Amino acid sequence: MRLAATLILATGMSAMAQNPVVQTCYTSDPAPMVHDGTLYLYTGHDENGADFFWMQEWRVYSTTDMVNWLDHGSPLAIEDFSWGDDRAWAAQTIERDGKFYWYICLHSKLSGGMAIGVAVADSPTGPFKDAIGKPLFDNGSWDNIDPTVFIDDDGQAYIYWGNPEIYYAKLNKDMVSIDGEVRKFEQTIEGFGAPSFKKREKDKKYKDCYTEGPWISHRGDKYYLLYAAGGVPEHIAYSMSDSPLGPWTYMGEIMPLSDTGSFTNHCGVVDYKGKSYFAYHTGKLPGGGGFGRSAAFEEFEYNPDGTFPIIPATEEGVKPVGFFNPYRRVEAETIAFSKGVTTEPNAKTGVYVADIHNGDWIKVRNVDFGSGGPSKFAVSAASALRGGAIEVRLDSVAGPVAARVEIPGTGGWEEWKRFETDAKIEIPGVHDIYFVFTGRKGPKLFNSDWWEFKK
Ligand code: FUB
Repeated sequence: MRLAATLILATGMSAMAQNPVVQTCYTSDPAPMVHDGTLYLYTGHDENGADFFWMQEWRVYSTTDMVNWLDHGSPLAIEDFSWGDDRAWAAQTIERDGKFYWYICLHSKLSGGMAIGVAVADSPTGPFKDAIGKPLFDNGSWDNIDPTVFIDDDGQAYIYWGNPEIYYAKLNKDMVSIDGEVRKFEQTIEGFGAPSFKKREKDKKYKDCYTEGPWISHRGDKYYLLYAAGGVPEHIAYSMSDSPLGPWTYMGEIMPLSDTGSFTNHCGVVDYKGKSYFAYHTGKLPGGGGFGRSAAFEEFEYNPDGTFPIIPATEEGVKPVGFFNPYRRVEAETIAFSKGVTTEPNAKTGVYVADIHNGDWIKVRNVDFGSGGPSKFAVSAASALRGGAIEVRLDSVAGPVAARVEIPGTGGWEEWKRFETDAKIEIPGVHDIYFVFTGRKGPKLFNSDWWEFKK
């Protein structure tokens, strides 16, 4: 137990932490989407040690239980847009008629400002490609960031974006062209807590003010525009309307300022498995901060009148909404929480867990071993050096060992070999499992691609 506490403390997070939801890299500007029973999380990617938002790519994660997240890597990056050269900033994905449209913003080589673009794929995890080979909207303005989209019940799709103005337009059914004019909401004190940026009086204290990062959603006949507000540092506030095009009424804060370690915030809202979730970002991953942000989730309930409650940022995050089946091949990059490891892509085998050192670990939560428990544990691993071992421990990093498998050198970091060992769980049923990596202190030990238990 003492060892468990020491190792957890080494990550700077409590044993029950579920936020931030990804620990293998920084994941900013979260945009959740539910499709076919799975919740997908689209994020930006802040670079390690960055001194600005030097962001190169977007990433995708998915979950079916809200706690174990599968890393799908980066199916979209700056180089997928011939017209863009910098700043892969906030984005959102939406499905229509079996196609997935990822609305992004990028610095435009064509105009020198920021521009809105759209990529398309046949699956929520890609491969994505630039849908039109040019920006969807590009007028040389730096305002063109943070697109958010939705399709109303009558089939009309809308797109909104902007900092510090809020632009909006109708999308045609093809989802890759704008129907009519791009317009701007007139910001007022009643609508957004303050007038539009240019009309604000210097030194006047307003109720609030729209800053950036809009997120549009609707429930029943109510439309919600959530946004980062208050200038820097940002909190999250919202406005409501009876129509997707306003007029809007400022409703107050949702996530007030708190010690998130990030001067920006950026939200998304989604319903999944009968619960409502609020996604946002913080600088709380060790080494993170204003330019090293990470996605987090909180569960919430709408007030009876349809308004938002105040949602505080927590380290605990959300509870599981399902059990995890270990009796199948599970990608090693399926992670509830981890310490030390990262992930890398390989064209043949996809994403795998890399950078494994002595003392690192991966936790998978709420694993249902059933009544009999497993008899075998197998793993696919590769090492160009001397390898190491994986201990499968139950319920904590120092918990009982259910299996231990030695990984020798395999002749290369992507020379995958399967290793199998006996597995025994004295008390079957539901456990959190920890893959604790051991080996020589100092060097990288091995990479891991997948694992499975057998009855
Ligand atoms: O991630 C870069 C920028 O920071 C986003 O576009 C804004 O919403 C803010 O989160």
